[in-house]
Amino acid sequence: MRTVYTADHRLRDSKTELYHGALVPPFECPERAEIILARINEVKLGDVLGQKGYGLDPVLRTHDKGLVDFLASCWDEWQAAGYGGEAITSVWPTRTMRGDRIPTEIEGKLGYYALASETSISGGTWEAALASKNVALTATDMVLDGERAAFALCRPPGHHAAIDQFGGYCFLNNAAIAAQYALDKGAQRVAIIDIDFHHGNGTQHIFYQRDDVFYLSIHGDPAEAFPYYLGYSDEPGEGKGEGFNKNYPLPPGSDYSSWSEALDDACARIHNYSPDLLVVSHGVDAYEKDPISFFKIRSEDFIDCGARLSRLNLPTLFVMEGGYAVSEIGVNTVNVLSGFED
Ligand code: OKP
Ligand code: ZN
Repeated sequence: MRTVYTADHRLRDSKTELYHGALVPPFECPERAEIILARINEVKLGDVLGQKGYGLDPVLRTHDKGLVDFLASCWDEWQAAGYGGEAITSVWPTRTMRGDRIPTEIEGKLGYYALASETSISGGTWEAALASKNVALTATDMVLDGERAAFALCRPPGHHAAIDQFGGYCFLNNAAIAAQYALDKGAQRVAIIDIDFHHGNGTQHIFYQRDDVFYLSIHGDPAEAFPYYLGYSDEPGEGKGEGFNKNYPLPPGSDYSSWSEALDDACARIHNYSPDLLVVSHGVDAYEKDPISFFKIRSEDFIDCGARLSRLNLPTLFVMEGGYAVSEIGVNTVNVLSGFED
């Protein structure tokens, strides 16, 4: 399997994450992508290619222009306002206020477009997010051009980014942008299976009312895990999208026996849907030693997961999402890919 990677991911290098009330070094750090790349080379998974340019058109097929403009200018506006730290929101249009007015002041705009406050915006963030979506689209083109599978080594990740919100370490929804791009290039149906520990609220939100993208996700029960306010089992999709969203929330301590049961059910549904393309939102934070997650998936389980995905026999695009046990992220990520290939 070939990989798409760019060193431009390093431009996303913020110094702060608001975590349990303290500002800490971000879990979503540049070393993650470097360690995955090193493992790909170590096991000779396949060639590693650079990104092609795609501009903003495919982004604007998925995201709101207001969000895109905001992300592009946020850091400059924050600095121009004279604010000392990285851009972190402390305000929101909450339930009791108006959500239909977008403030002009950067602090107010930031709260309008943020879905959480752990994700600081700093210099280079937007450039890295653009490169990450280019990586996803370059790999998409490889699969559309006939490769059985490709790996988009995206960083920053994307699945929490909604039509008009960023957060959860995500700015642009790489998997969603890729799925929409495939549809625009002639695919009729795309399935997205999200194996990251966290529910991909952004991807669900983007496709919730549509039947041309079937989103399925196995994740920590939102009653107990980020993103908390979406990802329950009673979210079937809406309108013509009804039946094309499927969540598998699992409790703390879940191991591969219950996790793989959910995966098998998801694969059966994907098979029945018969998509032209399978997108895997590939996160490895379900791993037992992940510092911010609560599943008990072992490194070898990821190989079996890849094998099960492979049995669907579909053109498959892997898009990197999360995984924060940094020293094991290379082995775990590549285990899924090698399990898929063997
Ligand atoms: C991004 B991706 C844990 C707080 C978690 C944000 C997690 C974002 C995960 N106490 N905060 O889905 O891996
Ligand atoms: Zn995650």
